Amino acid sequence: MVPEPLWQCPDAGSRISARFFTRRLSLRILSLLSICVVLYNVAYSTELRRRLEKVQALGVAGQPRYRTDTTEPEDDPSSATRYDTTTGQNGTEKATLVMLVRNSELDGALSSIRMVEDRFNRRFHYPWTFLNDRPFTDDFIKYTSGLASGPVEYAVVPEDDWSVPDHVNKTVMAAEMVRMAEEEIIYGGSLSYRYVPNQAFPPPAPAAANDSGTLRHMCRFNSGFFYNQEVMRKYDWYWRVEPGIELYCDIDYDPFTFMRENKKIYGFVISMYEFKDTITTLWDRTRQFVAENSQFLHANNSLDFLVDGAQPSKPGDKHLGNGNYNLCHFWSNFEIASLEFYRSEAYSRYFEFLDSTGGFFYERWGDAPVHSIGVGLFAPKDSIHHFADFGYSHAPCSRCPQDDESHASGRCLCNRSKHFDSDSYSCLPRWWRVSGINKAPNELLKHTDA
Ligand SMILES: Nc1nc2c(ncn2[C@@H]2O[C@H](COP(=O)(O)OP(=O)(O)OP(=O)(O)O)[C@@H](O)[C@H]2O)c(=O)[nH]1
Ligand SMILES: [Mg+2]
Repeated sequence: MVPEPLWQCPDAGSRISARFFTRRLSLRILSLLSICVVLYNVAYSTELRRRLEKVQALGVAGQPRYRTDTTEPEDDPSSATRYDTTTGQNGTEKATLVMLVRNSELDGALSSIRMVEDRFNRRFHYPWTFLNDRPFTDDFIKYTSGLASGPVEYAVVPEDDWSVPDHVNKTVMAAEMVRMAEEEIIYGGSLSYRYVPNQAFPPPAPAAANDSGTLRHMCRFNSGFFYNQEVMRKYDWYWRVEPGIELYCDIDYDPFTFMRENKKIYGFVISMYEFKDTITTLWDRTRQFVAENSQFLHANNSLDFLVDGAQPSKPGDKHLGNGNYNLCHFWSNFEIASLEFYRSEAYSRYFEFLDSTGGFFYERWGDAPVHSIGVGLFAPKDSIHHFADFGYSHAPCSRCPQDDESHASGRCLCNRSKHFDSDSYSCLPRWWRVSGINKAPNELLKHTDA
């Protein structure tokens, strides 16, 4: 009988010992690797601690880091009492961030909310109010409420506040829209109102009539209805935010409190000229209103901002003089203002009168000149505030604080030469002149490329 060949056994044994050897080698490599990781962590945390100590030492030496923290206001007794646990709000004012917006503008809305939260509201948690002429979609609500750090409310504008009133002759309105479109008047043929991103300023007129949107409703709504919406009734102040804006600077104080404590009514960042052909009769109508309601003209009004060569009207003046409106207005896509002012008899009667003339539909009166004329005539000049410390952009214009401190501190990040204040379309130099703020022309141009 042929014995089992022995050489088969040694072969099996060598396979086993080879496996055993490989396992031992892997274990050794693994433990070596673990030692390396531990050593690396120790070295890294030592270095990290060393760097942190250096940064803290810099702060102590008088160069504190500028608002890079994400903490809430100091946890001291006063801030504790300021914190409203029912609403989760840190800011003390009856104020809201308000955005009129279409569902289709979700992306722009989200980037604006992110901007305002990061630069301001993450410390104050003011509520957001979203308004729309249509119901908000589930997605709009889901994503916007996810970003807001304060309470959120969504409201649909009542039909009466977003439709052509009976007293407006629709045939005349339609004919005027066609005429304005044919004459290439900006947004003239459009009920809707859209900016074209990155367009040159002033933007080119649209080529054809577009009656698919609701421009005129939006302008009328923003002129005379937003402040009386049910959801807005509980507030005294608003900050208007539009989709797609940018904020370039940290706002580490409460602008609503600033407005209240300094008796301000209206705050703006950019001022410019309106398109003349869209407000052909606005000033005549305003003159007519003031002639019939001169009691509303404020003793310290800003007529000299609105009309070239005018003096501010004196108490008892019954009219606005012969000068024409120079088209200067505060750009209303950013506003921090008092709702009480709009609800006042002076402004609401002014709006009702304007609305009764049909000018929002026959022409294309914008809410910016209407607000500016209202506040310029019926509020004191020193209640209008320019937020010079805000860096802001709404296509196609942007402004950037020019002082060095705002940039050296890290508070602002913007290109100082992209600055609408020194553009020939800006009305800010005029505002500075009439409101007694002296700015040397070269101060304006200091950081421009020109
Ligand atoms: N819900 C709704 N919002 C609108 C409509 N039209 C305009 N809006 C909003 O109204 C605001 C002004 O409209 P825009 O289209 O931004 O107008 P614009 O050309 O930027 O005008 P300015 O901002 O004044 O320069 C924005 O917040 C829009 O989202 C509309 O038909 N429905
Ligand atoms: Mg806009």
